[in-house]
Amino acid sequence: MSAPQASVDKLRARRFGLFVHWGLYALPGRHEWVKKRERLTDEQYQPYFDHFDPDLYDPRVWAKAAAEAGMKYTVLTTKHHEGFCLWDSGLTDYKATNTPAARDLVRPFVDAFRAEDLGVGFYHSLIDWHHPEYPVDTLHPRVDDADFRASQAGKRDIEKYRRYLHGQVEELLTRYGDIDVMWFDFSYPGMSAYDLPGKGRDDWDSEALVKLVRGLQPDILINNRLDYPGDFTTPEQFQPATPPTIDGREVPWEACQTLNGSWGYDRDNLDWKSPDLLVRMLVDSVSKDGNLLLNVGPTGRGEFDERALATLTDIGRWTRRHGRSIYGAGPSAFTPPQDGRYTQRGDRLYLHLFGWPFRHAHLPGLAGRIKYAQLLHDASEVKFREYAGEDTDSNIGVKGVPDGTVTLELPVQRP
Ligand code: FUL
Repeated sequence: MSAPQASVDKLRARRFGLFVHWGLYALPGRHEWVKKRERLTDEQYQPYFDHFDPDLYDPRVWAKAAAEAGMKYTVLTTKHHEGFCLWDSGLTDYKATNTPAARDLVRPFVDAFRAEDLGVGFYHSLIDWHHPEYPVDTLHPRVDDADFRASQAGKRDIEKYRRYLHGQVEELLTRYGDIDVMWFDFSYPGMSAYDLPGKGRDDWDSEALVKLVRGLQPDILINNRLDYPGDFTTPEQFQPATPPTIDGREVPWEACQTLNGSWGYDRDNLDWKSPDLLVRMLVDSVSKDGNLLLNVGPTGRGEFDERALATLTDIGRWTRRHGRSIYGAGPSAFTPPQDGRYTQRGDRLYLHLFGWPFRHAHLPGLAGRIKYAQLLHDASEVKFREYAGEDTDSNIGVKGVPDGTVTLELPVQRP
């Protein structure tokens, strides 16, 4: 069972999306795994629920920032591992409506992003550190700890948790119209605490969950983080060297990357990626037929912090001028020069140079094929030379190019 090809094509054409990690962990402001990392008990975590009051939350501002950055879709954490629900779930009290926020936060989010013509996806955690029947709790750090698994046998009713999980997914997929992506996170194949008769170790009954999702939303895409095949793979915090494959077949993929070292708001984190590095990640993904899902962790008051906004603005400056090398573009059969990537769209080949120390590049295999060359950001002509005979490189050089990634547009004849 898989999603229709049209849905895969739609996601691929979008290329660049916004991941939003928002939950109670925005309040401690030191990583979304804080409950587990610091072994906080439910009682110690309770103040973040009691004080969750995002008075500045206006998702129209988020959606605008995403659109201006050149993003075409979004994925929101409806519930992260902490178990807190951003929507008004009928299955738990651990939800935004019971905090000072006092409202469903998912509805305005969905409406705002749709109004900007962006696709909408839901992240939903399979793991739940709050639910009493969930086998992996805050005080037990390892899911692959056999002693721990044994100690839990018979103590928890995983069936109850499965019903809860499936019921919540049903709520999400019946209340907010057509959802583009269901982004589950994350299974640990073969290591769960409970056997499912005939299916092996699988805490969430992935097969039934996928069936439920596809039954409710036949066009939706499901990621690969269940114990069951999904529609696309999700390399996390790295760019794969070559396009990911399953059984030798290239599969749709989306790299997810943080702006800094954390997904949730992390106030004191100093490890911010530069806009240029993030642009390279986007280019790198597209050159290998993948997407980039770039994350922002909003604050407890419901805003993107200034550092995140500044980065998105810079990226938007790039995507506005270079969009035609990204959207609807994909890999090229030509081999790029060192420190470069090609993307291609019809007869337009885009050469993205990440480093150009000598203002000079050799383009193997392109002699006789390039009709014209220009920098993409300002359409200024780029001179090139061709070599005939045994050396078949085209040779491109230009003076005074800006620092950072440089993109050339080359109308070519296909190989
Ligand atoms: C991981 C999670 O544990 C992180 O907190 C984050 O949500 C990332 C996208 O996936 O597996």
